[in-house]
Amino acid sequence: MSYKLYYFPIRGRGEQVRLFFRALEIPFEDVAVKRDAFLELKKQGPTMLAFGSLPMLEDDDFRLCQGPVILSYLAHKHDAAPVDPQLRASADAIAWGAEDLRSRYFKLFGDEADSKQAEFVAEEWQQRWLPHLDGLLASNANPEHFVGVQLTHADVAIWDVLDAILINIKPAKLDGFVNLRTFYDTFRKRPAVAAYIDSGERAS
Ligand SMILES: N[C@@H](CCC(=O)N[C@@H](CS)C(=O)NCC(=O)O)C(=O)O
Repeated sequence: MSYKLYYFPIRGRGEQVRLFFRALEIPFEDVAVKRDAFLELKKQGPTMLAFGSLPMLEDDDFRLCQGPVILSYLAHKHDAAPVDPQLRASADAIAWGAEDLRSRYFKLFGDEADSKQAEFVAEEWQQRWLPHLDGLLASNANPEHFVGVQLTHADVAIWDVLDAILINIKPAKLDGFVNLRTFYDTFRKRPAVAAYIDSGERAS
């Protein structure tokens, strides 16, 4: 088995996959795709990049695009996804929820970033994302995970986007959302995760 992750040399949508590999201590090649190389890959059409976008995972001769699906695929291969179909779908739905939040977060930069960020935090972050994410943890059998009693791709996807927001959107905090705070801190302390983050190797 030989994994290659193709993504731009930034955090973006690729970091959740890098984090998954690191958290589960799965070896992979992190292929940093610069703009010219991206255009070359794109020219090769859908057998190379299904939708002309990255991230793309290569698992020997199998190629897969769409960040949350890459996570789900890897989780199933490495026993980090529920076996029960309903729990499995719930974990996928949460990974796609992380993608919704990430897409929203990407729009908070550029012109009038400060006011866009302040508005996002006061409204959607406080009123939608934090209560829903905290509530999902509260309703799970083990509130340190989003689904089931062990780490899944849902945890990785959510942790990555929360972390990006907490680092880059200054007014965003987890204050008052106890389950989410515990989830965030517990995941961060996992030895493989802490070693990766503390190494300073992460792209920003
Ligand atoms: N839904 C896709 C979105 C992929 C996507 O939009 N990727 C961006 C980078 S984060 C991209 O490759 N954009 C093409 C471009 O920059 O030309 C996923 O989750 O992977």
